[in-house]
Amino acid sequence: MFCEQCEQTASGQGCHQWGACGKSPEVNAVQDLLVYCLRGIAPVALKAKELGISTHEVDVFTCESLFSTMTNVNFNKKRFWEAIQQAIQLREKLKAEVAKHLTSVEWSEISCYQPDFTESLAQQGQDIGLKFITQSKSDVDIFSLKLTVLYGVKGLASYSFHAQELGQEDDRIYQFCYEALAALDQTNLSLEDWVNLALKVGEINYLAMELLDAGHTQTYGHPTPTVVPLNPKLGKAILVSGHDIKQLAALLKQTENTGINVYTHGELLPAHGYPLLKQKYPHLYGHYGTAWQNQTKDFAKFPGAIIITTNCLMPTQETYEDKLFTIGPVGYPGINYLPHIEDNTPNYTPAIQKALALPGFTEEKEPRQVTVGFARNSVLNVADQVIAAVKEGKIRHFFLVGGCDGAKPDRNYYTEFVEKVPKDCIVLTLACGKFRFFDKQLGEIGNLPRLMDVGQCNDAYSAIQIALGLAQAFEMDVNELPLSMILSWYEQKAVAVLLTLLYLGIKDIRLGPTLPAFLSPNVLNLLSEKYNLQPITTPDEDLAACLG
Ligand code: FSO
Ligand code: SF4
Repeated sequence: MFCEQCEQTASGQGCHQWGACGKSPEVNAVQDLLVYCLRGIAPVALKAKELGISTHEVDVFTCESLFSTMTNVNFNKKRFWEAIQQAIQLREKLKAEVAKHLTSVEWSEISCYQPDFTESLAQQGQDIGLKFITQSKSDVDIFSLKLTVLYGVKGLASYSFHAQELGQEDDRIYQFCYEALAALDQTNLSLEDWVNLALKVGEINYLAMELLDAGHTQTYGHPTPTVVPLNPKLGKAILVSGHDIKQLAALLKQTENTGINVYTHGELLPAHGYPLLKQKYPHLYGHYGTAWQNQTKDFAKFPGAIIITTNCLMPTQETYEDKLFTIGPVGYPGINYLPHIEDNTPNYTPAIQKALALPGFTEEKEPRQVTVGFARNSVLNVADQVIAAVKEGKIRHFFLVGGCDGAKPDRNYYTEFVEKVPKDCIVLTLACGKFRFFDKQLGEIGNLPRLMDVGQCNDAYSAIQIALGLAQAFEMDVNELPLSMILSWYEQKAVAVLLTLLYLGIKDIRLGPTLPAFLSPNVLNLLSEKYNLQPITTPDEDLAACLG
């Protein structure tokens, strides 16, 4: 097997024997095979679009399928088997539509590929994966950029999938996903072409994130500062993990008047900030647990049902398997899967029944809380106060300490960094990396909290708007603001966001805990020369450099 799509990749060299995330070589191979089939769909979909044929079913399928191959999303070989079958059926159906308009079309080899469903798909996926590597690896830098594009497109596809669930779509996104997938099969693109394509992933991802932001804010209102209890309440309970706010809303609707309290886990914490969700469903009670990599401990202790809407799902443990449910692109062998039925949401009855059968919380705990909801509207509404505080010297600098968490000890850098940020500086945060410091009492500057949570990694658009809004208010370039970005990455959404930041021309980003293994030394040099992208060093050294 070969996979190096996430930060956890074995020894920074790619997972070859078994995934550090728990992915088996067989699952990796069927994921590669599915991606290969999607690359075969791409030219057909592009031709269909050119002819004005509707490709919507294939567009949504492509995004959800790419999403399912991201890190810690789906470990279920059977689901990939089904997706590969569906990919071939959809491709052939689209070809038949194209044939109605064009009498003779020559499809390339990849668009005619037919897996043998009577033989091992894992073996076929392995052969195809190996072919991709041997064909591309002769030029290390182009191979590096091909992987950057593929991983970035996976992240982009996940954002588009979420946006589409909320009724927000733009055909430019689907068109580009196909163009990028089709490009992976080309041999005549230069290094410059690949760099441009990688930046184009960033550009289109910006559009996808904007749509997702519109989907959230138009459906649930703009987040407002909201206090979220971290201590449980007596009674039956369901825990919802992942990022999918629409699916959380669907569960809240289905659990109305059941007496069940709904808790968020991980990246769903910012859901509490959406006024139309919170007001409509008072049983959206509090938050439980911390970041994804602590889930085995957190889930084992949770006395109710648990629903995983997206990544990051870890290999499950017997102690909680029977109360765990997956939905959407997520899957794990032997774990209950609730398929979407109507309005693109699942029927949650089995999870609700499980929660009612389990004891729920029977003991009170000491009250603890955090405040969420400092998204773009909340922060930019007080831009005048912020500007005045900067001009009066009360705020010296802003740090965006955002990104993913993970199991490696070197991620303590981020906790230490936040602890050492001087008292006249503000820390903005987003994504699951914040769980290392989200409940720290950092105090206030005037009326402004020193620690403000912008939201999920899916809300990176909001953080970008805050930076751009401040730049506009100060009438300066975003790179001249007293703002430093200290980012942590883990999986492919973070790759897409990084490409967006580079596309926007943001410089001096510090990235860790390690740099992506798929970036070759030359590609890294190029990024550091053009954008001054740099690895994190130590909190003291980086703080001194940012404030210097
Ligand atoms: Fe974290 Fe996982 Fe949100 Fe990622 S839960 S690591 S970038 O999948 O999505 O921040
Ligand atoms: Fe390894 Fe990450 Fe790939 Fe899992 S997703 S196999 S940990 S590189």
